[in-house]
Amino acid sequence: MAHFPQHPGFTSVLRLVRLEGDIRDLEIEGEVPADLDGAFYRVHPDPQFPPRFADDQFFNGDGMVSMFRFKDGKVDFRQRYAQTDKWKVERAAGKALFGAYRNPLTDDDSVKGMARGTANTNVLVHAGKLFAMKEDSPCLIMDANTLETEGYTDFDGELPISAFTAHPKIDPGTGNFCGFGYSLAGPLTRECCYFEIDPTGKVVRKAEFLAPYYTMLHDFCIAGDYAVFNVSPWSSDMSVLEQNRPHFYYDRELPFYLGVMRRDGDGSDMRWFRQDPSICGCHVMNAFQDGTKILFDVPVSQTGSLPFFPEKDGRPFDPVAATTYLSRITVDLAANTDTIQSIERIGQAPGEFPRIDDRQCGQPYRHGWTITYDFDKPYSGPAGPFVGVINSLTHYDHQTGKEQSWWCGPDSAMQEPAFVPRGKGSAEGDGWLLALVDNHLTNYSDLCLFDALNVASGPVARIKLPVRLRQGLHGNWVSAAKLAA
Ligand code: V55
Ligand code: FE
Repeated sequence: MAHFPQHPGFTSVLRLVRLEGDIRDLEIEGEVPADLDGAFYRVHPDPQFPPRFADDQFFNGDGMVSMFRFKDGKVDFRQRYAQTDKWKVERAAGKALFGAYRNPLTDDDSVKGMARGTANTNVLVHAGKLFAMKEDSPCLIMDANTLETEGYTDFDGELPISAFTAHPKIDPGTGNFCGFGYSLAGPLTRECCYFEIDPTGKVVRKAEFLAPYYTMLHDFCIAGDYAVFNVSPWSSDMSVLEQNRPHFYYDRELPFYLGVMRRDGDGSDMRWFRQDPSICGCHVMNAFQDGTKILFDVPVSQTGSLPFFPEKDGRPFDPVAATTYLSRITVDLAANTDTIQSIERIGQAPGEFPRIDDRQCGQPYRHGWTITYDFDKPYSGPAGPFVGVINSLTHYDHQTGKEQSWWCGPDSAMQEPAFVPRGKGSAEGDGWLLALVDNHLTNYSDLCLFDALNVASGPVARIKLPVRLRQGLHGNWVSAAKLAA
């Protein structure tokens, strides 16, 4: 009998789902446009077996991938585990063999040296396959239609790296998948690489660089001809692994950096611009070139925004200092300095999980969306991690400076949105936004469809699941044309 830890990381609002299956033609409230043809994929952590350590991190759960296939005004649902090497050996053993999050010292001897990945962070279709990604391990390939796992890939030997980012960017000009890897020389190391994979799956660019210190290099962005890396002071050391404490700590003594390098170089031109005292910035909304400047938009907080990664000096989590506000960081490549030029708040509503119309990635842009925290709204569902404040969806218009928000109601919490263009040639922002809304009283999730430029008026359709999905991380829309290519 599976016996999972009886604490808020596994019970109530974070109760596991572990459900694989198919539902044809979901119930829909409202109307899904008949010409919406494509699929929305997203992933959440969902441990297959009780963890070896009861205090296991949310980030350590096996990836459960969901697919919502839209066609002719109908939506089919499919959900499968990402069958990583870890998932397979644990399935065969009937129990967990891998230990704590990012800590190979805690693994069973039988799995020493194996990839520890859970493929639980992001899913995206490229070169005809679904890439299921976790930043500590290679890229897992799944069939984009059946969700059957094919296995890890090194891209025909061209990318023999131990770690492949979960936050790629697609260059709208070339269609290249732009990504990176970090901690490539083993646990706690600074070795990183940058690469691009073209739309046929061929690796066309590779560069190497060193991070300024060992850090969780979680996200990045392209900005025209440049790749830009945001380094926040999440770090770790051997004593953490030996004592099996949470893998990352937040070290306020370390500066924040933006690293800027040419995408067509070998990495040797990397310039690190610093901000001291540091700040914390995790998920990037977008970045672009403006003359000799790089503008980089990211929700920023004054200290670490993830409560389960503690402050290094032991001080308690400070929820006010940890609140993230969309900010614009500017560096000037023409300036003879290694400091960041400015950090300016450009969003009023606090939030995270920023998204854009991905056709503007790395380019000047107008529209962005995040999940926002409306602290004034009531919450009457069960208590637990993530719920209570992850309650709104906000549209930011960077041209007018206006914001509009929709509140998901007193029983629910929101998951990350994804933008769907209305059509091939439609203007930036003209289209829909998809976001899961989890009702923690009824225990149902609705995939909500919004008019992207008018989110305040609420969903135009609710695609209804008969279950509640677990809080997830990231996902993406793919058009039927790209799915077929
Ligand atoms: C993040 C998520 C992860 C991870 C490292 O949001 C960073 C940040 C779901 O796993 O392993
Ligand atoms: Fe992320």
